[in-house]
Amino acid sequence: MKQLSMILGLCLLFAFGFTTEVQANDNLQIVVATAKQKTVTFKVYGNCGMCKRTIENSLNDVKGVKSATWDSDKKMITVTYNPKKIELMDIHKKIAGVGYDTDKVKAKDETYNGLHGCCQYDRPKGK
Ligand SMILES: [Cu+2]
Repeated sequence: MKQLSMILGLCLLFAFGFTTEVQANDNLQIVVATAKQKTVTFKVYGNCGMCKRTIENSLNDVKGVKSATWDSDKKMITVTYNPKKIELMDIHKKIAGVGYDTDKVKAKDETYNGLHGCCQYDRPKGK
């Protein structure tokens, strides 16, 4: 009986040790994943659902950008990207390139003027 409980104890110890190892591996994977990808949220001025499509589409098929979602209520975009493949500033430039001001890059007046009437958001002053 004493022997049996010792074997059981050993089994438990082994099982516990094994579990810890798996957890450590999982943590390692998470670290690797976050090192590869970065998620940022920043201001992008705009109005409506059409703006949302234009803003998000400006980052479609852009190398290094995994996902982009613009919140039309908060006027904030959340972008997940690989910093090794694209710089954050280039993401701002892509968005400004289709006519939308971000908190870092202002769109060209011509591009802004080319937006649909309902999409001509109130531009931030200055900059
Ligand atoms: Cu719009």
